[in-house]
Amino acid sequence: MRKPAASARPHGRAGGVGPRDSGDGPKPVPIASAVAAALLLAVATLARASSPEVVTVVAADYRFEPNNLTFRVNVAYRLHFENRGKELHEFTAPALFKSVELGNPSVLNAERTELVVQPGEQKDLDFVPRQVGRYPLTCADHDWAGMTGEIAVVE
Ligand SMILES: [Cu+2]
Repeated sequence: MRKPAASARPHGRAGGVGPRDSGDGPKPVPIASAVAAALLLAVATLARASSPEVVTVVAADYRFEPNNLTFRVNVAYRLHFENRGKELHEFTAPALFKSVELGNPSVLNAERTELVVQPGEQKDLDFVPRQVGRYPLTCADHDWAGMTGEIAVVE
């Protein structure tokens, strides 16, 4: 059964006329702060569990820094890929991207084979490796120049 909206509002008047306790009794401060501390701890623990491990890879003309990456299977990562070179670069790793769980596949190209970054641009890819193995890394434009690397996913 629903009450009419008007009578559902107990505080029609401003000014606090009700019989309010103005605080003569002892307040349960220790318990309250213990509860607050426990809540904060819980929130902090949740935040840590859900935030990915950030791995930064810088693209330069013409190399990856670093060019050897190791990820652990079933751990959440954020690959931060930034281009500090003067040319466009790619983080091309089709086999890797096929084997992982992608959190935000829209940052990849349509074929989901690479991250493409313009000079000065950076992109973040969230993913969880699901398969142990070794995966090649190249810059599709500059593999001829030695812009390559290797990615390992381990237990
Ligand atoms: Cu390149």
